[in-house]
Formats: sequence, structure tokens, C-alpha cells
Amino acid sequence: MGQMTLWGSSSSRVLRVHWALIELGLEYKSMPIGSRTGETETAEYGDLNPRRKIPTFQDGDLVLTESAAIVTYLAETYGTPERSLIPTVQPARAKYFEWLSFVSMELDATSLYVLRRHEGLQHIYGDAPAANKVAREYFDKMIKASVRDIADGHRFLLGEQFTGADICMTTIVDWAERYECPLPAEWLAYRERVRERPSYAAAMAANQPPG
Ligand SMILES: N[C@@H](CCC(=O)N[C@@H](CS)C(=O)NCC(=O)O)C(=O)O
Repeated sequence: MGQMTLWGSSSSRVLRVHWALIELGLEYKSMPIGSRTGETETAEYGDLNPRRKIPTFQDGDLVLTESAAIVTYLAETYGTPERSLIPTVQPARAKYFEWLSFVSMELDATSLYVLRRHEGLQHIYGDAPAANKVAREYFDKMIKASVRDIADGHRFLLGEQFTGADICMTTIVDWAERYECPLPAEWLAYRERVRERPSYAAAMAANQPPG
């Protein structure tokens, strides 16, 4: 294991990485830089991550810059039978990756990130009311269509095992709430189950900006 460093703070995507590291009991250094603060514009950071986004994660010589990939890397590399964040056998592994794609593409990129860019950050990315309307409607359709996956005794997305997919999904539920997207009761109940984990509160604290 090399020195592990996580760059970023105050972001859902950074929270995912803190959370996975904490779940797995790993030591790491936190560099709590913020997006759009100028801190991603330094030469040092540009060398590390030319996209200048957060999070960036270093493990020795390896540099990774996509939150879902980082969570999965940590799960695959440092999981143990006692602390496991990804199933080791099919078909559960297939369902893990299905959830990660659904979260990243349908709920994040196609829905909530559209709202982030064109409602929260419209001074940078422009005003786009038609896109925002469609993004809200699409999120609503997708989240409702997923209710049966966490109803009827499904404690977590893959059943009894809490995984990296739950880490990514929970940040989506929190994010949707901040953007006042209506959430079915089943998803709110799911989020309450996840919040019982001490690692959730620890990751939220670790994701706070310094000072
Ligand atoms: N797909 C990337 C998205 C990373 C991302 O967009 N990060 C935001 C903060 S949450 C950022 O750095 N934004 C800076 C910008 O848009 O200029 C991931 O999941 O890690």
C-alpha cells in the first residue's frame, strides 16, 4: 500500500471517497481543496488532474479521478471478508455495476448534474429552464421506477450487504433532497437505514471545508 491522498472537500463526489476509505478502515491524507475556489488551478494540481475537478485520489503512483471508480478500486483492492464493499461473486457483482452505471448516468449526469449546472451554477453554465424541467421530470421517473429495488425487505441495494453502490446512491438521495426533488418514502427510509452507519457521519465530517 502506498501513501493515499484524497484531494477535495465539500462535494458529494468527494464524500463518496471519504466514506469508502472510512468504511474500509484505511489511513489517508486529506487535501481539502474546493472546486471553483482557484485551488484546482495550481500547476501541482493540474499535473495530477488536468481536468481540474474533484475528487482526485492518489494511491502511490496510481491517480484516479472519478468518484465511482475510486470507490470501486478501494473496494476491490482493500476489502476484506470483515470489511467488504463489493460482492465477490455473480450475479451480485453484476448488480453492483448496474447500480453504479444507473447512479452515474441516469441519476447524476442526466438529472441532478443538469440541475447543479443550470440552477445552482447558472452564472457559469448558463440558464436552461427547459433542460432543468426535463431533468427534474426524468429524475422523478427514474427514482420512482427504482422503488421496488429497496422495498420489501431490501435493506441495501444488493440486499443485506452494504456496498460502494450504497455509498454512491446515498449521496444522490441527499443531493436530490437539497434540490427539492420529491423522494418516495421508500428511498427516504433507505437513507435512514444507511445513516445509522457511524461511517456516514464520519464521512460527512471529513468532507467539511477546513476552518
Ligand atoms: N464524474 C465526476 C464528476 C466530478 C465533478 O464534477 N466534480 C465537481 C465537484 S462535485 C467539480 O470538480 N466541479 C468543478 C467544475 O465544474 O468546474 C465524479 O463523479 O468524480
